[in-house]
Amino acid sequence: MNGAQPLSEAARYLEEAAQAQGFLTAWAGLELPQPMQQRYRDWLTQGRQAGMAYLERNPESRLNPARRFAWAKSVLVLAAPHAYPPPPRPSGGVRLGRVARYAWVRDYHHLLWPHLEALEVLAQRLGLQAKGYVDTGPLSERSYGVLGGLGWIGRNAMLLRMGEGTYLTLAVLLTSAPPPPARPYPPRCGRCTRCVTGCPTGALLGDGTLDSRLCISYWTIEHRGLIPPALWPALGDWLFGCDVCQEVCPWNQRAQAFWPGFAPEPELAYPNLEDFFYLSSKAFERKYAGTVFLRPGRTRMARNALVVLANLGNPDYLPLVRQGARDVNPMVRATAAQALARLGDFDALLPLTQDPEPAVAGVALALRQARG
Ligand code: B12
Ligand code: SF4
Ligand code: SF4
Repeated sequence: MNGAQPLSEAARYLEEAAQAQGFLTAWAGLELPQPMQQRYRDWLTQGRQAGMAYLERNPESRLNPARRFAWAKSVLVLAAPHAYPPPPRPSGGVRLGRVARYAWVRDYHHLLWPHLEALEVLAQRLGLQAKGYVDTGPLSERSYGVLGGLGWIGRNAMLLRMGEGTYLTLAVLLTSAPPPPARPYPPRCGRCTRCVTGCPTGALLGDGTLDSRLCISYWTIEHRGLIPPALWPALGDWLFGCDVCQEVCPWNQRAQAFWPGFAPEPELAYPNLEDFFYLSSKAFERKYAGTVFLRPGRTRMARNALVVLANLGNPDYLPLVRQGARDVNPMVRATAAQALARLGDFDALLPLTQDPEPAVAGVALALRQARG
């Protein structure tokens, strides 16, 4: 299958160059086995992609990349470990809420991309065709990680291996080199179910997939609108992403490896929530340029911060929530209305009942009426 044969000298040289850049590597064939393809289709049919419409577009070209990349025969999978230690917490500001570990460094897309480009150029010099992707391509990166024998898919849906655990950022390089025979990595979850039982929202289905409609990472990073109030308590203090199903994994307890290009930054691991309320969107973009916080942007970070503040229930932070109620963005104001009600500040809700945006006024009125 996949036309496996011994690795050519050019392909070996390319792989060694990737390793010299600090990546863990593995070769996989381009073709995805039928059961894996079906798994992906079933996942979509069941609506588990939530609002990530881009996953529904052209699933067949994602599952059969040969349709789009007729020249490609193999995938060189690159993994950049990110089990770095937390940076020191800065002083001053309102530094509440947790940020997923992968976001403590500059945006990995930007960090990895130059390396992929260099590998593309090298491949060309070696007489191979190559095209790199980090995340953005229509390719199931974890599937290629498994196929290449880089690790196994845990019950937490993550690609993991013994030394580095789940803390692996993945990238792929499609190449025209025939792949070598695959050497599968034996799955080692055993009877453990810590991630499944530890997930605060019950998002993990136990078979190595999850339902994004319940995943905190989806709601805090990808979802564009209001976060349904019924979900708020389970979101706890997660400001951006979620690492619970990784933190509980025994294979992560001793993981310490990290790619040399990753340097955790205090302002990313512990951002000042005031930034999301007092900076203009332009100023926010300047301060957080080159970071993954730009994906949700200022307004969604403010939304997430309000959920965290409401969940923490500390009245000391009411001034920030009241500032949210005056935000230029109606989604932030509507979220602030919910947060004010949860924190018991019904007086600050009053102006929102007159909000120029009917949806915001409606939320505020309903919350005041519900109070009786
Ligand atoms: C959409 C997406 C999400 C969605 C959906 C996640 C999901 N589990 O499906 C949301 C927003 C929820 C999300 C969250 C996170 N994500 Co994300 N995400 C993606 C993205 C863009 C596509 C994934 C996808 O297609 N999902 C649909 C499912 C059905 O497909 P799949 O995940 O590829 O799974 C396939 C394999 O598991 C395979 N398979 C399963 N068992 C077996 C066994 C064998 C033998 C074989 C061959 C194959 C196989 O079958 C599945 C279907 O084909 C990828 C990047 C990419 N292009 O691949 C990053 C990616 C998966 N995410 C990543 C990360 C880091 C995260 C978070 C940890 C971020 C955070 N801290 O908040 C969380 C983790 C949540 C979790 N437990 O999975 C990393 C994962 C690295 C790793 N070690 O696995 C990726 C690869 C990004 C990257 N470039 O590094 N993510
Ligand atoms: S990222 Fe968080 S919410 Fe999503 S599956 Fe893992 S533990 Fe559950
Ligand atoms: S917590 Fe346990 S079940 Fe979940 S991925 Fe880790 S070893 Fe597997």
